[in-house]
Parts: sequence; C-alpha cells; structure tokens
Amino acid sequence: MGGGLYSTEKKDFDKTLDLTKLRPYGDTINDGKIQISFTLPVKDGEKAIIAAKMLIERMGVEDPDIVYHLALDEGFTFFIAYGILKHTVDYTSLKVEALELEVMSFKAINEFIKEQIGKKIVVIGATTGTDAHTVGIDAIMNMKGFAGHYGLERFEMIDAYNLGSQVTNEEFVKKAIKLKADVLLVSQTVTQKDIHVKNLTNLVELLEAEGIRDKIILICGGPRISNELAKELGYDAGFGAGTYADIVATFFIKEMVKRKEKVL
Ligand code: B12
Repeated sequence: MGGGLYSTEKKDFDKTLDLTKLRPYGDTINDGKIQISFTLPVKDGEKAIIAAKMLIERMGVEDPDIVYHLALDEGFTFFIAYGILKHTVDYTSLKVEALELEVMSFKAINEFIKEQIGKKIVVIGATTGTDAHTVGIDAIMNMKGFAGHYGLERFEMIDAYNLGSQVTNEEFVKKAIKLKADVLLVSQTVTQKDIHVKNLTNLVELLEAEGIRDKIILICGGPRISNELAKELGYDAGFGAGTYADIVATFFIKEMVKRKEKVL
C-alpha cells in the first residue's frame, strides 16, 4: 500500500532532541514549524501578501505560507502565516533567574509570620503610572482572592492596602513611607512602547532617592513580567500569569526572614 494522507506506515522522522540546537516543534521534533500573526498598514491583496511573506523570510522563517488574511480596514491587513524557523538556541547554555519556591498554604503562611517575624507585615499594592488594569493586583490582594486562592487581605498576619490603579510612583512612595511598608507590590499590564520598563525603573529611582529601597521588598507582576526582567530592573522578584497570593506571600515572608538573619 502507498503512503497517502492517512497512512499508518512508519516514516523515518527525526526524533533526536538536541537541546544545544533547540527549535520549535510542529508535527515532529526539529521540524521548526511556527505560526506567526501580525498586521500590516496596507490594503489587503496580492501585493500585501507578497510583502508579508518577504517580512516573514527576513525573520529567518523559510517557506512562509499565508493561511489567513483579513482586511481590518481600508488600509490595514491582518495575516496568519505558517513557516519553518531556521534559527536554533542552545538551551543548555541558558542561565535564567528562575524563582524556585515551595509554595506554603494559607495557614502555614500566617503561622510562619507569627513565629518567625513576630509582627503583622505591611503590604501595599498598586497598578502604577498610566496603567488602568486592576484585575491582576485585585487577584493578588482582594479578600476573596482568585481561582480558589485567598488574597492577601484575608491573611490575619498581613495588613494589606490596595491603592487601585493609575497610582503615580510619587504617591506610591509617599504611602509606603507613611504606612512603613515592608513589601511593595506593583502591577503592570500595558507594555506598549516599553512603558512598563520606564515606569518600573522610575519607581526604583524614587525609592533609592528616598533612601528606602533596601528597607523594602520590592516586587512587580503582570502578564508580561518575568523574574528575569524584574531582577534586571532592580526588583527583588517578578511574577507573571498564573500567580496567586500564596505564591507571592511565600516569597516575601522567606525573603524577610533571610534579611533578618543576615543582619543578626
Ligand atoms: C480587562 C482589560 C482591560 C480593561 C481593564 C479593566 C480593569 N479594571 O482592570 C480596560 C477596558 C479598562 C482595558 C483598557 C486598556 N487595555 Co486592556 N485588557 C483587558 C484584558 C481583556 C484582560 C486583562 C485582565 O483582567 N486579566 C486577568 C488578570 C487576572 O490577569 P493578569 O492581569 O495577568 O494578572 C495575573 C498575573 O499577571 C499576576 N499579576 C498581575 N499583577 C501582579 C502584580 C504582582 C505584584 C504580582 C505578584 C502578580 C501580578 O497575577 C494575576 C493573577 O494570576 C486584556 C486581554 C487579556 N485577555 O488578557 C487586555 C489588554 C491587557 N489590554 C490591552 C490594552 C492595549 C489596553 C488599552 C491600552 C486599550 C486602549 N487602546 O485604550 C487600555 C489601557 C488603558 C490604560 N490606561 O491602562 C492589551 C495590552 C497590550 C500590551 N502588552 O501592552 C491587552 C493584552 C489586550 C490586547 N491583546 O491588545 N483593558
């Protein structure tokens, strides 16, 4: 019997996973297949498709196939394309600042604070700058919490203040000083034109100018925030999508104790 579309014959596919030459996976290991989508500010049509293919090839993607294009407006076209990525990365050479945490339970966190810290922890959270997204910081702070995980306001040993959104860095720092904050939680969702990087950096500068950066545990979070980026910007940690209050609380209570032990 011949091959055909639904053949169950064994093909001689590449099955070697070489982590020094990591490539995307589509149907089989090392096939490099990816999907890309973007919009071009030109009218939909044959010329736009050719331009899209040329751009994709310049990204290092071979054999581009435009599988969908849609006129968004008179002068804008949206594309979805498949192709084969030529590039590889050496996964074994990567050194990433990943947070390795054994997440504690709600009960264990309260007990740990009572026993190891001996006072209520003051935590202030806000979405800062022009960013209006509140759902992320609310998920971490609000009493009812998120996806079955209580928020920080629910913890007996945490005094949690949620300042809401569009809080200026100046207001945030003022509040931190007034309430003698132990922990600051900053949420950033909008990343257009790297506005989050500028805003997060400005907060660090203000805290340094006030001489309180070292006295505070400074944490940022948001869907496009990684621990790697946070460290780069001068934060103690960064958390992305899928974070819950217990995860971030485990980090800051352990960090507080670590700092206390260093002083002794
Ligand atoms: C709801 C929403 C809005 C609402 C927000 C209402 C509100 N009260 O929050 C409104 C309509 C106001 C809005 C406005 C805008 N939005 Co909007 N919005 C969204 C949407 C649909 C959902 C976001 C959300 O609520 N997620 C749910 C929460 C629970 O998830 P999360 O934020 O990731 O939070 C989790 C983690 O990231 C983490 N986390 C978050 N913060 C923190 C902080 C700390 C300290 C820690 C530890 C963890 C942590 O924990 C959370 C729980 O796990 C997204 C698209 C999407 N589907 O994601 C777009 C989206 C975020 N918005 C977007 C944009 C562009 C805008 C506008 C600029 C649009 C415009 N042109 O006007 C404006 C911005 C206005 C402004 N000044 O900020 C873009 C952002 C693109 C980018 N990367 O910059 C998105 C991705 C949509 C898109 N695909 O284009 N938006």
